[in-house]
Amino acid sequence: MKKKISMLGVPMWLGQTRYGTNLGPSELRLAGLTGRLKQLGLEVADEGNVPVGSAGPRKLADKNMKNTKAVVKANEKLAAKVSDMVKKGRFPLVLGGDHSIAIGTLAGIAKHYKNLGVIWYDAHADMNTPETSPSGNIHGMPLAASMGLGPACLTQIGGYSHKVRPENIVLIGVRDIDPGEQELIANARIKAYSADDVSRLGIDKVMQAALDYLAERCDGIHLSFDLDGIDPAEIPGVGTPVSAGISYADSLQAVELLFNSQKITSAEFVEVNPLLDKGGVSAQRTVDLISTLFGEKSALALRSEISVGAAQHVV
Ligand code: 6HN
Ligand code: MN
Ligand code: MN
Ligand code: MN
Repeated sequence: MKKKISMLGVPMWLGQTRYGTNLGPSELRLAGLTGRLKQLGLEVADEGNVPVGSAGPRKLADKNMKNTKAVVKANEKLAAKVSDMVKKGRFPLVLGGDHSIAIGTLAGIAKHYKNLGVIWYDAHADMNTPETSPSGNIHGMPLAASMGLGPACLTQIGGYSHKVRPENIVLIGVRDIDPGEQELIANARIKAYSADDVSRLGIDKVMQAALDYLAERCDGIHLSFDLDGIDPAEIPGVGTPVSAGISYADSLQAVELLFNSQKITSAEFVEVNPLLDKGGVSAQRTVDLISTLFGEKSALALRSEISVGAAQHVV
């Protein structure tokens, strides 16, 4: 993993309808993110936030794609900024905001790779188009748009399409998939590990399989981490919680394995909604996850090392 991080916030909530994900980037900074990364000896440049416009009046015609103009505009700006970071050899770390911002992040990154891989850690597949979407919320569409599916205003962000091929995607944690998405996953044979697969196989096996699969075919791997991939009992501050998620402990282990692999070339953490959080726990845990992705020894790992050490001492 590159040692020079460029951090960029995207205070976006217009990809869905619950105000609050726009406060995510500030909340993560207030929870001490920059300091934690600097403590790891990394050079961190906080490039501030991408400006996000406001919601216009809701029109009936918009029902299958809400707030399109503002979402597209912010994503174009995001794509340009992220592309610059990659050009300068920096590691883009994008802080959401709702998941509609993955369209811009991927648009900025993918043109610098021949075959970008994506790990999509999420309860959802985010592969709807306006035709299949049950909500009209663009945060349910970014992966479809990035594969070139959906309206041109989304698929052409950054001036080109597509950004990622279906065979270069691995979904992890999925457990709420809409019928249109299901069809797409089956037809395009997209690799998917549900939260149940994670409990059955173990997080180590799943992450290793995902990494092996992508590393063999891709020249870079982007991590798109939607916090609702984790069980809402442990990460309550998300707008579209789905029960029976991956545990927080397994998720820490997942990002630690990604750090150890040194294969991740960019990352985004999305969907934290401080207004729905309980005592700031979701923001704090998100900072823990990000720090672990960059090499911080997780509290859990330290604890198990201490107990292993103690056991050895007794023996
Ligand atoms: N997310 N599949 C649902 C929809 O409205 O399209 C939920 C999407 C959630 C999106 O959490 O990033
Ligand atoms: Mn998502
Ligand atoms: Mn989700
Ligand atoms: Mn659903």
